Amino acid sequence: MMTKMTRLTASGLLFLALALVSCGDGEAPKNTEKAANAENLIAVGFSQIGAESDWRRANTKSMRETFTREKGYTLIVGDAQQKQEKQIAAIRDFIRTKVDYIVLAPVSEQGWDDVLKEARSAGIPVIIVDRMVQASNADFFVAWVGSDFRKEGDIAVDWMEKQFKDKKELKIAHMQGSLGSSAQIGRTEGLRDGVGRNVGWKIVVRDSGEFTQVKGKEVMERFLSEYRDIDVLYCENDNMAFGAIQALDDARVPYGTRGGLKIISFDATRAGLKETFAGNISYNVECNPLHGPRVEKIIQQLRDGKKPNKIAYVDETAFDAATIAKEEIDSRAY
Ligand code: GYE
Repeated sequence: MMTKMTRLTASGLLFLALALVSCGDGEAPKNTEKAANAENLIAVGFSQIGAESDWRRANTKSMRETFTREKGYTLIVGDAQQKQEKQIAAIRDFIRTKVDYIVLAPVSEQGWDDVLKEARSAGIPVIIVDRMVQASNADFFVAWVGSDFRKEGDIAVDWMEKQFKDKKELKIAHMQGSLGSSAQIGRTEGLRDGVGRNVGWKIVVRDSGEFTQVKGKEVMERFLSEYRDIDVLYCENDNMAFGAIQALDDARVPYGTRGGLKIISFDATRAGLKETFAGNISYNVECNPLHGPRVEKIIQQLRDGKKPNKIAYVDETAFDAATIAKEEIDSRAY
């Protein structure tokens, strides 16, 4: 597939460095243009969603630690501040400056066809990470690696079914992630089907906290003002759960192992596991952000003329506040 590599020209790299500034991620190494040419580096343009969560920051770090100059890469990261238009603009910059590979972590599933078509016409392979895109043509990207978000939702619901099997009525507050993102869609679908098959389960309040702590707090405050009698908060990531915990503390509403409502969260970041160990989050479904080495493997396969798996799911587990061991937090890489 990738036989001959496109190399960045000096002016191209200069342009990229400028584009990078406009993308809001100012970590372009100085004098990149000279170094890249001399060292024959492989240019990877990474369009990242933003820095909304611990998960996201760990994901960016993993990419930066993988695609280093020492290993023969130059990585250009565009931080889109959660905006799809910025991601599309970053990809167009990557195409214009002829990077060798484009890596896209898409903010939402829809709306990528045009820009992916442009990348394909330019002969630049696109690798999708983390969330998925709904492309009209499967050839618009070479490979995707990420989590099975629907399965994560099912894992959470399985736990709820066991945990609350004796409860005739279960009142659920549902805090969703960024609407239209695969992580939100899969986790929401898991809960939707759980509610469908468990008579007595009811979603009493629902809103999106956009995967951030600040919004998570706001949304939880609103939930509490509308509905006090909540049994479970199904919260689609750790950072929103941290915000919800702040709101619960402020309102002196009990939760976790001290009784009261139970919080279910997703990601199981180190900070999330600390809250789980403390009994504040009752169940935390893992979502692994360390995609750098996985993307590198795909690039290496392409360079060796091999066909990478089109779709690759990462293995994941879950942590119960009742059984989590301290070592699991200590050994957490993110
Ligand atoms: O759960 C959340 C982040 O797409 C898996 O995005 C990712 C999600 C993750 O902001 O914390």
